[in-house]
Amino acid sequence: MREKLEKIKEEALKQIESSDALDRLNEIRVAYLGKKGELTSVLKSMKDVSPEDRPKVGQMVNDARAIIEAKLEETKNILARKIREEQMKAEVIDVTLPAKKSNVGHSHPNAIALEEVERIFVGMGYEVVEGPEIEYDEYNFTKLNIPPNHPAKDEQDTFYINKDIVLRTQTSPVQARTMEKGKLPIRMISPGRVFRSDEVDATHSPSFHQVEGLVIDKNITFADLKGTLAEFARELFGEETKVKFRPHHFPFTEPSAEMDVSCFKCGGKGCRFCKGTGWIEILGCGMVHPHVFEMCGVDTETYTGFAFGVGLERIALLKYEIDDMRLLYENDVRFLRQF
Ligand code: 2U9
Repeated sequence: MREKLEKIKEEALKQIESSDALDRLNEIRVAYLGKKGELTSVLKSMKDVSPEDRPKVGQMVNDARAIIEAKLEETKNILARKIREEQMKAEVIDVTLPAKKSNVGHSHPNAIALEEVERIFVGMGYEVVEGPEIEYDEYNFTKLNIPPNHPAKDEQDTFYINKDIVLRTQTSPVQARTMEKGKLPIRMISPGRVFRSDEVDATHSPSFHQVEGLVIDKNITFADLKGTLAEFARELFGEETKVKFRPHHFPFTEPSAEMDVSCFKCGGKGCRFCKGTGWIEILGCGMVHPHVFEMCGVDTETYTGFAFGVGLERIALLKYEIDDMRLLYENDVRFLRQF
């Protein structure tokens, strides 16, 4: 019995020593110490041992079991350490490798154009004022001399929240609110999003952006308007840019005009870009209508003023030679990266 046990123990230790995986150790544990294992079978054959030898044999089985268990534990720890070391070697981080490129967005052409417009007017001493996109009908229309029966108020043209509140169709209400505060003189531009019930196409969108301007002071004349807007055009499109004013009509200005700039592509000779005319329409303007002043609490005996409005998308499309407004609203960074 002693020899048999000795043999089992030696064999077990040999197998443990030569095993190179944790799974294998487990197999050995089951094979020797498990319910149907070799040591257990020795215990089961105790009935063949004489009663006086049984305690001794029992002790020998327990000793062999303890030695095998200790060896299993020791080998398991050695193997686990080896596996961990190999894993760490394999997962070593090379901090000198170049970092992953992070995706950075790009300024939108509208934003670039707005920065340029703001730079020009702030340089001439204007303030930039923003206001709400959801407006009272009264500020969006009535105070700007657009009476209740005016076609601009039609549901075809304007988004109504209810009968008194609209999505602003222009940023003029910001200027009306500023005038009402009564602090004069005023030199301001108001950029922002506006809404009109238009179908989407290459030149229209139900939501676009404007920059409007307003100057109120004593002795402001149409000459101030012309000089200011001509300077704006030269800064925006180049020193050699010429401007011309054509009579127009807006409810909130009188007289009113539209300003064209000489084509910056052909210098005014006529090309595809300016449809052969040499001129490009750029903005609307005029002297603030006395009714507007009255409704916004400005003394018409003391003050006069001029105002203008320009579509931001129109500037961005012209300046960056983009032929379809819809491209501006797709947020495709491959498109945006070009500007
Ligand atoms: C006040 C009084 C008058 C703002 C003005 C225009 C002419 C104009 C258009 C340009 C292209 C709108 O975006 S667009 O479709 N705007 O032509 N806007 S004068 O006049 C004002 C503003 C505020 C108190």
